[in-house]
Amino acid sequence: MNIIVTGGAGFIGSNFIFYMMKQHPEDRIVCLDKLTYAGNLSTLEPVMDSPNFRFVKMDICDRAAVYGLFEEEHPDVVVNFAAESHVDRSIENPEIFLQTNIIGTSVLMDACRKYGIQRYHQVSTDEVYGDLPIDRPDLFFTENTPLHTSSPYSSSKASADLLVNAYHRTYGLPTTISRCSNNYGPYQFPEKLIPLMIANALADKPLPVYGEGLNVRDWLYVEDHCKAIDLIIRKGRVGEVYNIGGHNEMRNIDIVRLICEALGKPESLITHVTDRKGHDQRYAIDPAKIHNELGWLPETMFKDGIKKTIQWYLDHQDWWKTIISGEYQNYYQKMYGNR
Ligand code: NAD
Ligand code: TDX
Repeated sequence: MNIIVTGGAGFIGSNFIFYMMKQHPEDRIVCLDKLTYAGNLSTLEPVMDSPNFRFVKMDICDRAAVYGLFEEEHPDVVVNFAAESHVDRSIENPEIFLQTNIIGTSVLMDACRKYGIQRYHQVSTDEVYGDLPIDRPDLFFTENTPLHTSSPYSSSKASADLLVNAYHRTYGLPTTISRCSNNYGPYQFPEKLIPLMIANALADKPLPVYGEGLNVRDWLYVEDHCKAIDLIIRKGRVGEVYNIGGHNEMRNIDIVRLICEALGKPESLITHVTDRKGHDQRYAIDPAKIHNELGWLPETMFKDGIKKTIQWYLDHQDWWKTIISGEYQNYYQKMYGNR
C-alpha cells in the first residue's frame, strides 16, 4: 500500500509512522506536514533515509500542492492526523483551527475524490462528544453519543467529522473516522499536560494545575492508538465511526502527583492556576465496538506506559529542550506568566 500520512511530524502521526514502518515494511509512507510549531522534522530522523519513506513539507489547505502530490503518488490510503491540536491555543485564536481542521480536511477529501482512493481515514477525538459529569461514572461516550462540543478546537474537529460523513454519503468516498481519548507517550509536544509537568518538575518549576485538578481524562498509550488505526484502515467498515479508549480514567491532580513521585520532586511544586475557559469535566470512552468488530484491546497498562514515557523524556532532553527554548517561551509566558 502507498499511504499518505498527514501531520506525521507531530506526536501521534510520528508514532504511527514508526509503528507502520515496523509492522508493514512492504508499505510506502509519504508524510505530508506543514511543520507548524508542533511539527518536528528531527523526530522523523530515524526513518528519513528509508527507501519506503518520503517527507513532503506541505499545508493540507494548499489545494494545488495537495493535488500535485496525489498526482505524483497515487496513494491507496490517506490517514489525516494534521490538525491544530491544543485546546488552550484554540481558546486564544480559533481561526487557524477552522482553517486547518475543517478546510484542510475538505481539501484532502477533494483530492481523494479526484484521484481515487481505497480509504480516507480521519483521526478524530472524544472531545467531539463534549463532556460527562464527574459524578456519573456509569456514563460513557459511544459512537451514538450526540456531538456536543465545548471549545473551538473540538468544534472544528466535530465539523470535520460531519464533513467526512457528508463526503461518504454524498460522493460515496470510502471513509472511516476514529475518535480517541487522551494519548500519552514519546514525542508529545511539551504544551500538553503530561510532558509539560515532566519538563517543569525536572526544572523545579511550578506545576500549573487548572482549577482544583479534579477533571478526568481517559489516558491511552500512543502505540495502542496507532494499532487501532492500523486495524481500522485494513479491516474497519467503510462509513463507520470507531471510538478508541482504554478505560483508564484519571484525575489531572493524580497524574501530576504521580509524576512528582516518579521524579522524586515535592508536591509543593503543584500550583493551582485559573481554570481553562469552558473546561470539559470528564471524558470516558466505551470501546466496545472496536473490540467486538476488530478485536482491538489496549495492551499497555497505565503504570507501565507512564513509566516508559517519563523515562523517554529523561533520555531525550535535547528533543524537548530545543522545542521549549524558542518561540514556545512566548506562548508559555502568555499562558502561565513568570511561573
Ligand atoms: P500535534 O499537534 O502533536 O501534531 C500535529 C501535526 O500536524 C504537526 O506535525 C503539525 O506540523 C501538523 N500540521 C498542523 N497544521 C497543518 C497543516 N495545515 N498542514 C499540514 N500539517 C499540519 O497533534 P497530535 O497530538 O499528534 O494529534 C494528531 C491528531 O490526533 C489530531 O488530529 C488530533 O485532533 C487527534 N487526537 C489527538 C489526541 C491527543 O491526545 N493528542 C487524542 C485524540 C485525537
Ligand atoms: O497546564 C496545564 N494544566 C492543566 O491542568 C495543561 C496544559 C492542562 N491541564 C489540564 C487540562 C485538561 O483537563 O489537563 C488536562 C489535559 O490537558 P491537555 O493535555 O491540554 O489535553 P486535553 O485538553 O484533554 O486535549 C487532549 O486530548 C484530546 C489533546 O490535546 C487533544 O488534541 C485531543 O483531542
